[in-house]
Amino acid sequence: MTHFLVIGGTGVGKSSTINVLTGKNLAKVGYGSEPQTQKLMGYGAKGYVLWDTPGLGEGLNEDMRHIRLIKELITNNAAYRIQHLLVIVEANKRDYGTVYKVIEEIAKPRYALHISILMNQADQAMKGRNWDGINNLPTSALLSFLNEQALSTQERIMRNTGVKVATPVFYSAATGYGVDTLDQHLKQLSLEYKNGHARKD
Ligand SMILES: Nc1nc2c(ncn2[C@@H]2O[C@H](COP(=O)(O)OP(=O)(O)O)[C@@H](O)[C@H]2O)c(=O)[nH]1
Ligand SMILES: [Mg+2]
Repeated sequence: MTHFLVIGGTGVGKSSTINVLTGKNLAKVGYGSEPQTQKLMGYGAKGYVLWDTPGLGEGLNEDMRHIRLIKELITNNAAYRIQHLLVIVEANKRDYGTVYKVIEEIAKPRYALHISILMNQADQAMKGRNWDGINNLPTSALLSFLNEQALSTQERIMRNTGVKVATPVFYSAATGYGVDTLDQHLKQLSLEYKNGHARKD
């Protein structure tokens, strides 16, 4: 079982992603500020475990407190054996402040090669335009936009943090688009961790 830590700003869809991947409705969706718990919640999917975290991006002091808590928990608490970080961003966002902060404060140095960026809300990437709601797919204009956004996100992260992440995967937790691909991606990573040869380049 590979353990993933799901992290990102409030409202990006961490809990929705966990629910759609686990096929259960256990993670609470739409809670702004999470309760001030001193532990993380783990949810089992087929072949891996997802750990939900409090949302970031609600102000400097709150963020510092959350980041300290998360870091403390994953480094010092034997109950959490986090192998890989899943940083969720909104496909339409251009504000990467929270992502950089997570990479600087939580990922480095131990997880710098063990991060995936997940772009959720693909349906909303162009403010809902070019989304084919009938077939639940992006039209070609939106698909191009998503591909460009994925590459530019990767490039910005490299430029701002020096960390080389894989090209982000995009999907939509709310509509289910791309969720199978995401699940396959996580299963593949899981397998690599299990076999002891996860990406180290
Ligand atoms: N349109 C759209 N809305 C989404 C998507 N994923 C999540 N949401 C909505 O975004 C809001 C916040 O989601 P939540 O999972 O609670 O975010 P969290 O704070 O990161 O855990 C909820 O109203 C969700 O229904 C998506 O892919 N598309
Ligand atoms: Mg949540």
